[in-house]
Parts: sequence; C-alpha cells; structure tokens
Amino acid sequence: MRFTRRKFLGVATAATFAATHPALAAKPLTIGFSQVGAESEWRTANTTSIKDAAKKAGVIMKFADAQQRQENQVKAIRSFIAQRVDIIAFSPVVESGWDTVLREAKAAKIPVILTDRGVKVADPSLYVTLLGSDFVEEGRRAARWLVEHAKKNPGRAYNIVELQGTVGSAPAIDRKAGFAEVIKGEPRLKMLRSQTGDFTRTKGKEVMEAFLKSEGKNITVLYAHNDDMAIGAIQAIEEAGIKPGKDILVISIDGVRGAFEAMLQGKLNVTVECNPLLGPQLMQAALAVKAGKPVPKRIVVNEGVFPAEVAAKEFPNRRY
Ligand code: GZL
Repeated sequence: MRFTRRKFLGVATAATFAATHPALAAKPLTIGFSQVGAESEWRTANTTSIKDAAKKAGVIMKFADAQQRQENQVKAIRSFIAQRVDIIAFSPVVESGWDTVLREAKAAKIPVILTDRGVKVADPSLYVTLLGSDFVEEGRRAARWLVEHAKKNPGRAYNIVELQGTVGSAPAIDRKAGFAEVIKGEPRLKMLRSQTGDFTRTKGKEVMEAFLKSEGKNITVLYAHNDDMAIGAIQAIEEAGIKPGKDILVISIDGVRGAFEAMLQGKLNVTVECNPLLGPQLMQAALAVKAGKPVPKRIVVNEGVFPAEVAAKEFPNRRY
C-alpha cells in the first residue's frame, strides 16, 4: 500500500487517538499453545519457530510443555479457557481423546488451531484448521527411496526393521501406513519387526539393541519414523560391530541437523524432510481467525527428500 501524505496523516492521527484512548488501541492477540514436549531435535526447532514468530507478530504467547503426556495437554487447554485466551493452538501428542476438552473450548467460543499433528474427533468443527505435514506421503517417500535402491541392487536382501514414533500419534500411524502401502507391492522388501521408539534417541537405541539381539545380521534395513530414533539406533548398530549406512541401510524422517551429520559420516542413507518451521504460518492463521477471515481446513507444508549424495551441498542451507 503506497503511503500518500494524506493517508499518512490519517494513520498518524488514528495512532495518536488510540494512544490517548488505550481501550481503542488494537489489543494484542493472546494465544495459548500446548506443545507435545521436547523429545527431539524436530520438536525443539518447532518450539523455537513458534515462539520467534509470536514475538515478531506482537502476539502474547502462553506456552505449555506437556512432556509427551496427553493429560498435561488437556490441563493446559482448560487453563487457557479459564484465562480467556483469544486462540488455543496445540500439537496433539496422540490422535484420540480430545472431544470433551475441545467441546469445552467451543462452548467458551475460543477457536482452536492444530499444528503439526492431527486429531480424530466426531465433530470436525471442534478445530478451525490443521497446519502441518502429510505424514502418509512422508512414509511413501521413505519407501520409494528403498524401492529405487532395490532396483539398483538386484542381489541384495531387504530385511527391514521399523522404529515407530509415539504409539497413537498421527505421524506414527500415518508414516507406518504410507511406507507399508508402497512396499506391499515389492516381495523383496520384507518387514521383520516393528516397534515404537517413542521418537527419542534413547528408546531408538534400546529397541534397535533388542532387534539386533533377536534378528542379528539378518537385518539389512532400518526405517525410523524420525531422525532422533535413527541416530540412537546407529549407536546400537555400531556397538554391535555392524556398519550403519552400509551393512544396514538407514532411512529416517525429519531432516534435522543430526541426520545431515550422520549422512556426511556415511551412517545414514536418506532423510525425508518434515518441516518444523510452522511459526509464521501459525501466526498468519491465528490473526486471520481473529479477524474473522476464512482459513482452509487443512494447510499442508511443502517438504523434500534428502539422500546422502546431496547432504554436503544442502547442509549449509538448512534452517533447523
Ligand atoms: C512430526 C512430529 C514428530 C517428528 C518427531 O510432525 O510430530 O514429532 O517427526 C517429533 O521428531 O518428535
């Protein structure tokens, strides 16, 4: 918008008027945000993006870390309702169990925005929009990389173990489904074991140790639902005297710095990007909701796939 002198004076007068009549100055937006926890590099980057974007947008952010427990998120949402925030936003740790508390938010006329993970609710009007990745597609992309690898290596066995994310979470359910959908048509790609590592390095290492104990050298592929579990598993693979990235192909999701470092060391073969930098789009959506403007029910973020061959070139461009 070009500022003509007349328009500029008009704005200046309005600002002066508002300053002398504070009740009329636009009240800053207040968002109550309930975060899953701090379980992974991805989550840390996601939290930083949301807090930075709130600051830049002049939004008052009431932030609660649920330590990966749904009951803490329900408590936080109830507290935001009691505090009469303008908007409630959260990344639901699991898909189900939200109907009651979201009905309370609706009764209090407080709009709800979902970021990152989705929910399964009987009444879709309980939230305004879901801003985040397509996890099924992320699972498909991981499997497509493996299918292409198998085509180029006709003599190789593809015996897969899978480290799933948090039980009941949208990314764990959908990444498993997307991967399974693509490998279903590939008889050479065999799923040996699949178990949750809860998206953390510690659990990822523990479960990979158990896989190696039971399956040993039969394992030739690891599919991890996030880079943190893959990095933990890589430690277990090395401690067993096996070469990650070579004896066992390592495929994971997120695209965090740790994954690029592992690719540069030849220990991880590909990471499927899952963009955590949702802060700016969350503020945009929240301000639009507050202004009564329409917001799409689903906002999908764009993401790529980074095989080890491009890691060195891509690493300097990474923003998380
Ligand atoms: C995905 C996000 C997942 C990440 C994990 O959007 O919910 O949770 O893939 C994180 O790293 O713990």
